[in-house]
Amino acid sequence: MSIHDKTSLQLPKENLEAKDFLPLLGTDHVELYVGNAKQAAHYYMAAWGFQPLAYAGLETGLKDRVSYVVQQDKIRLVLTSPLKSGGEINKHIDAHGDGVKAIALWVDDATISYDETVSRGAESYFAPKTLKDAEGEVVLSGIHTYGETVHVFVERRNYNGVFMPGYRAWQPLYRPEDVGLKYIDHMVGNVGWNEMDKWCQFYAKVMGFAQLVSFDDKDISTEYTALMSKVMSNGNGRIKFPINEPADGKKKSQIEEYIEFYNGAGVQHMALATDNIIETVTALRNRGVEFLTVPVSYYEDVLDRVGEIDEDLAPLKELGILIDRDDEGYLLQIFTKPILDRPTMFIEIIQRKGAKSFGKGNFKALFEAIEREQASRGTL
Ligand code: TYF
Ligand code: FE
Repeated sequence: MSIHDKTSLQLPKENLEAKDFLPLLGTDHVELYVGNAKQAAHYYMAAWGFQPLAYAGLETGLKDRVSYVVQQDKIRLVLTSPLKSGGEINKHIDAHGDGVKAIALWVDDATISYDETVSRGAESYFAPKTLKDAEGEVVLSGIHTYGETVHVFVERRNYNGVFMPGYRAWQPLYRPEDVGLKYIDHMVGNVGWNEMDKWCQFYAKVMGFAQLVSFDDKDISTEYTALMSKVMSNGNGRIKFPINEPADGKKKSQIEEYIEFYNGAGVQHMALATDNIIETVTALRNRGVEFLTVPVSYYEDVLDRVGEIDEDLAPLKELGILIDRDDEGYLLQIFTKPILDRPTMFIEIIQRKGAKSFGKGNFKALFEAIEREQASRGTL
């Protein structure tokens, strides 16, 4: 394999010395525009172990939309549906199906975040606005990224409420047990042909990110899915955004299939971290979440490739969990089938045991598994 795989943060010298102009505290939440937020919220609770947190809709004074907020440890999802025909949310759903609209980033100052990024060329989504209620205030601002996806900056240092002004606590009796998901490890964007560098430059210039890793189509045998990928990371490493673009191969790229069904660039997968992938995946499987599988032959030589690991191989093999190693440690990962009817978004479960990379050693097995799915849809 030809690689220019750098698993440690490669900050240009001037960036090391310069102050981070966009300090990010973490992912605040991910908002999905969906056709039926009530049922989507139920799915994320029942299948994924999220807990009900907050609600906004007709009962709280909204006229045209509804949002349910669910949470598991540090992961917060906002599920939003329109209540009337027409409008921006319906247009988004018509074009893309259910999908991620906003990757909201937690910041100390949403006004400075907006000014710093817009002055570097970001396209404004909305200017800073302050929302207030009895619990304090939240300042929000937003910029556009790839496709119709946006970043919303969330400043909540003067807020003690359950989520944000405009929402009330949502406390249904139904509270299924969590499945041990802890935080968002990375969020991946698929962009169009020859657009990867443009968007990596956007994250570098406009948001001060640096490139962590790069894979090209030669990293993956040309027999298999053709794509190129670069991983961008913010200064403190809490936010990681791999960007994929399709490449020419013998078969239709999975990225191309995504772009076709999503009608453009968008979020391809969220990787959710756990401290115990065997328990988490067992719980998810019991609740009906479907994962990609690899041939049992994957497990015949995997330990020769990755060396000693803490886990027994048997449950990993039983569940189809993949293993990879880099200079700093190893990681365990598994991918769901698409979680929507359109073959667009899926979810990765990842447990890091020191490794900071993304599972390059698993690409071949993973992409062959994705291709089997593509073939079953007739889209290969
Ligand atoms: O985020 C990553 O880079 C890994 C591997 O279409 C990956 O999860 C890369 C491309 C892709 C699916 C998974
Ligand atoms: Fe990933």
